[in-house]
Amino acid sequence: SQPDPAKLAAARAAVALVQDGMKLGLGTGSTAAIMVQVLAERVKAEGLSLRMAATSKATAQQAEGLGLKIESLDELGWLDLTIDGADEVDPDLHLIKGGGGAHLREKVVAAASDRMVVIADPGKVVDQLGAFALPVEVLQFGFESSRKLIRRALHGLGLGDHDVLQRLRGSDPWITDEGNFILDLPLGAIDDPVRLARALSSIPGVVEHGLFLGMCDLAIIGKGDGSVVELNR
Ligand code: DER
Repeated sequence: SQPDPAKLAAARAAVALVQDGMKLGLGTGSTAAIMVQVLAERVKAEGLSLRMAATSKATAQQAEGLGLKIESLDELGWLDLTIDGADEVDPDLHLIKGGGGAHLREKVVAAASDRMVVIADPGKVVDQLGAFALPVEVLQFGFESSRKLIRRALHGLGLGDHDVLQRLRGSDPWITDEGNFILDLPLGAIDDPVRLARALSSIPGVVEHGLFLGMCDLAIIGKGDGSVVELNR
């Protein structure tokens, strides 16, 4: 099947930023997967020598299947550039990520990078974060008490007035690469993402949330006609 033209346009523009010898972080999700494909083609065509770390086992498998050599983040230590997708991008380039269940490793990899570039289709661009349910990675140990603490924190921020059904992702339920659960929080408009991020991060059983604040340096938004729009902070 033909890749989504908007995602392909964004992926191509991001891959054009890759320079020989770079240490790269490869994102997770359908847009990042198109980027990995485009990158593999460029590596082959130009004989680029890159070192690459993946943000999920799924991305590592896809990349290796395309002939790219994936190393661990620790073997690379620090990265020049991470290219990843997003579920929402706001005007400050704050993100919601985690739709693909990989936001913990994605955030660690993005934080270990000199530059983080997001690639997305126009549907991801929002005025305010929160229409997309916020993924939160939670330890299995003490899950019920963590869920209660999350509900209490949301209520304290006026986000939980309506009974926020904290949906555990997946039926059986879904387990992340690190062996944790993911809760998806349908919050609606998040007025103060900084306060919410701080409240969630202070809950012991919360391993990581999908708010990426101040981490994205450039968002490349692809269009159906193959053009792109670049959003800078
Ligand atoms: O899970 C993730 O963070 C993904 O990057 C997600 O945010 C974007 O996935 P998509 O490119 O398939 O929409």
